[in-house]
Amino acid sequence: MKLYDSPTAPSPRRVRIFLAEKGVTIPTVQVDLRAGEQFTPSFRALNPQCTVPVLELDSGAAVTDIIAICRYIEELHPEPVLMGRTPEQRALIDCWVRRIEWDGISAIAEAFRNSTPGLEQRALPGPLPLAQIPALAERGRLRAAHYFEWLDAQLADHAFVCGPEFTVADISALVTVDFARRAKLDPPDHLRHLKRWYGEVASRPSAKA
Ligand SMILES: N[C@@H](CCC(=O)N[C@@H](CS)C(=O)NCC(=O)O)C(=O)O
Repeated sequence: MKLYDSPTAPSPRRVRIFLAEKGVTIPTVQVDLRAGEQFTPSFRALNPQCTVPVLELDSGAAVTDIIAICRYIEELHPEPVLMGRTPEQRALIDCWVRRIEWDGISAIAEAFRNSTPGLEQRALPGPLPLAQIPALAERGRLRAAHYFEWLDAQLADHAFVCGPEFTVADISALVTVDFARRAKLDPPDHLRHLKRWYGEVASRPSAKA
């Protein structure tokens, strides 16, 4: 088994944090996104979407989605449980992760990728060269601001995103805050529940991954 990783990108960091929480180590291959290594013929053969992370299994199969990788690891290493103990918890965690990805990660990426110099033809990850649209950067900023308000409201009466236990939803949300900081979209200080939660999850040793 091999994990294709990249130190600068938010997506593989979600898997690294997940592995750190599990105490699992997997041999990694570094993919230099800035040098365009995701477009080499060998990487494209592994993942035609040209994205990281990818978990290459011993069978040769490539798992190319963060949550699918996490699910696979959770099944191999059930403890500590990060994806829910009961059918209800698992369903709710899935809902939250999808909302975090859609309302959070995709909003921040929309703002970041449509405004960052050097990504002019890279407005979306993947093999297609797509031009930046400045109006989408603006829309992404607005969406990200709403996302943080919504996350703050959820954390007002939940210790963690999905309730009393730290889960993969917290990992995903933690990465949105750090990604937002990089895109200069820091959540405002008055979102005190978000701030309390962030202080806790960011100080876990796994957050360094
Ligand atoms: N399908 C993937 C998408 C992951 C993704 O978008 N990865 C980004 C890094 S955060 C990437 O590989 N980008 C390559 C590029 O920008 O060319 C997932 O697991 O959600």
